Amino acid sequence: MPKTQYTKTALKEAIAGKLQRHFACEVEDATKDQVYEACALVVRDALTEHMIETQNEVERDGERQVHYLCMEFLVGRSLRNNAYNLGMLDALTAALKDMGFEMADIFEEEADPGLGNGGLGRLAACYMDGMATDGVRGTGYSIRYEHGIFKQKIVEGQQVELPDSWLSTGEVWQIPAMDETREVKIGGTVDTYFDDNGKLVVNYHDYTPVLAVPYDMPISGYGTNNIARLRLWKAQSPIALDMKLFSSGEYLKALEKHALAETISMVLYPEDNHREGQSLRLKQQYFLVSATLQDICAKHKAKYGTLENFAHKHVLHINDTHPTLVIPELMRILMDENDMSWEQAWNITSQSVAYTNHTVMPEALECWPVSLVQELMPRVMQIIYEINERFCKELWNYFPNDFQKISKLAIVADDTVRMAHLAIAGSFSINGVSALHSEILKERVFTDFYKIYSSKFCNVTNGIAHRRWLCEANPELAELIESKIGIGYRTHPSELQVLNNYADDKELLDKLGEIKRHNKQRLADYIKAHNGIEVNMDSIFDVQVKRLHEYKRQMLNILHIISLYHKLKDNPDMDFVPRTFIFGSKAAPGYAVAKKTIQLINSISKMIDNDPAVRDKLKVVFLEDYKVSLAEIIMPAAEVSEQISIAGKEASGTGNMKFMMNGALTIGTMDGANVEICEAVGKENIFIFGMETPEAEALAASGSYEPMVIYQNDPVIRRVLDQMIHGFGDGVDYTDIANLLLHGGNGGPADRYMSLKDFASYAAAQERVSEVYRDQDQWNRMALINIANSGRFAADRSIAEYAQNIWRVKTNFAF
Ligand code: NTF
Repeated sequence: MPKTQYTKTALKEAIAGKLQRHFACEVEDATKDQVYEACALVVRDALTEHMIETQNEVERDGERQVHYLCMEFLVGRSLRNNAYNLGMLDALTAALKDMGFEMADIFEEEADPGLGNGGLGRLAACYMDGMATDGVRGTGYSIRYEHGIFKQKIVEGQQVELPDSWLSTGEVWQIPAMDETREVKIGGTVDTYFDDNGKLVVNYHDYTPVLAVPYDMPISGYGTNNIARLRLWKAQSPIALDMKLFSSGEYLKALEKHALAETISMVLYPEDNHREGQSLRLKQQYFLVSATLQDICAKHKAKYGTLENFAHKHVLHINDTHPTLVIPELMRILMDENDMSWEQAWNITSQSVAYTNHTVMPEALECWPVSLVQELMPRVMQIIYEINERFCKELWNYFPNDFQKISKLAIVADDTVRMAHLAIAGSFSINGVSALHSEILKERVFTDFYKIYSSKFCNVTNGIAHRRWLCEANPELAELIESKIGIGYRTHPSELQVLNNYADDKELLDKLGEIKRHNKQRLADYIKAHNGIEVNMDSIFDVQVKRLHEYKRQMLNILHIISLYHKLKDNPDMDFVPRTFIFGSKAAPGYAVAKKTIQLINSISKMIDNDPAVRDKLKVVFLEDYKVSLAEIIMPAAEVSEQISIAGKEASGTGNMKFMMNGALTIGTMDGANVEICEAVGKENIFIFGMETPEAEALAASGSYEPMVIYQNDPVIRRVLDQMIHGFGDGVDYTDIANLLLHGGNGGPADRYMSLKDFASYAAAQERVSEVYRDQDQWNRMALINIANSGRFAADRSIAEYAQNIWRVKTNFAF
């Protein structure tokens, strides 16, 4: 337990002190943003103190450490989270109240750092929380992007991207460590030759040096003083301003050199489950990897004087293939800078690296042109070639004479570097992120690798920071839970199971319904303020929030909404359980279909809202700028969680877990972690529909799927698509979308993700949702069972599995 106790009086004094010293103002004159900053500074003091203690402990005991490398950490706001974890939230709330401020208003002053795209980045953030809490010695490494994911504005129904500048209020959580600045070398030429003793000499010259300056974010754990550190690297030019150019009036040219180096940490690439092979992105990846390894190696050598015991002391965990260059870069450091032989360096490297795969989408599996790798990191490319050659020789033992297979599995082929193959070759563990996904990796995506290295493959199902997503985001629900089962679940989430005993407790179920209503009201107020739409509080809040991607099938949801609209138009007085469909989603700026889909949602929303015959029963709301802080309002308010991707494509999903934990019922396919959610709550407490993976895959592979036949035979679908072609009364033409479904396009088949095929089954499941909702006792009972069985989806459990099965480091977590 934390040693320090924070009293209201002490906090008031501390905040007033910060206001005086930092802003030269008294509490009475302070603005909200000054008060936010003062609170942050007070909390930060506690964190830095604990961070130093933790670092000293790590240094002292010399136990194996985990280094978690990820291009994205979607951390969300820090003030409330840290205050909660440090056990000072109540005292801080009271202190602020005394000073004339509402805690919630002060929280709103903090920018929401968007250093990630979606699930992958948010997962990394949840795992930092888990590592800190479970006492795993962990450091996260990423890039300190000046601009995170863009800010989304909806203008006339369309997404417009604006730059996000989060640093003004986010900087306070980062502590620069200038003395640990590293230099990353990019480009240049490498000459290698053997000296008289037959030793390889590597002469690397004419490269561009870029400084990597670390900024540390201390991530608090709950109920412990242990801190996990998130180290974010900022790129900086080491070249001083060229004063000659400057004084000769060539101001821009003088700045140019600076700017070039610094663009590396300027902006996060906004693609999710998709990769554009751009040179700046590869530079970012290498920058992260090289700075991080130099950092770890320098400290290790300072302590042990050698890197020979590196693998005993460190795990380098790569979150998806984006940081795969750790493999050749560590080889480079061990061989070129530490005189190790290839074999020794390879042993150390391949015993240090562990790889998590997060996607099976072919467009997201990274491949880089050899020419680009060569140009940006010539020595690394040489090493990749050598790894490939040795790897292919090894493959030859397994598949003698099978040239075709070997070239299919090679790391370098067709002038490209296949990052996943490199990651598999160079790591001791490969895991998927849900039971189904891990099976798909073994059976379909990496079949041949699995045959050779079966013992390297395993599964760790994703998990979420339940303290952030339940205790902090939904305090009323947490209070209710705690009144029944105590607070043990905060660190032992499986204790939520005790709630199963209350499934017939009418009083508790009513209370659950009441709390949901309060949370719905809060979201309704938000919608009113931001969208100007009045939602019906008695309607079902049915939510699909996630990145916009065709495989996630927002389209299926939309098609169904249009069909409901037709139903109501035909029969406005029908007995219909009112529904509010809520969407929140960002589309990658270059993903035209995704952007058009957002526009489509907005067109439908407007049409329905303008139609007095249906608008009290049916509503569509598109929430602008979906992000962590908005999700914290949405999750507690949702009643239906839409998890409707085509089976076999969503690696796990994590939103599904957040909804469930807040008592929403899932309508979903048997995809990703939905399968395990279904197993946890039982089929009767979830609405499952649609094809399962084998059927979906077989149908796609057969090439016999014809959505046009469905269109011709199903009048409901026909009418929906005809309306799409006809439009929604605002003059926007959606024929292109209808064509994509019926005829295909962009090089893909018609209705690639088979929304029409699953439509009937989805619509039937939605009918069941409405039927159950009529019986509020039954609904609340199902919600309770979902909450009670959500403990296994806590990040604490995932982290404990990583610690035990992959990293082999100790953890305080008891299963
Ligand atoms: C995402 N992958 C998957 O699409 C989600 O299903 C999963 O929940 C999260 O990872 C976290 O594991 C990616 O974002 C990426 F980058 F791999 F495509």
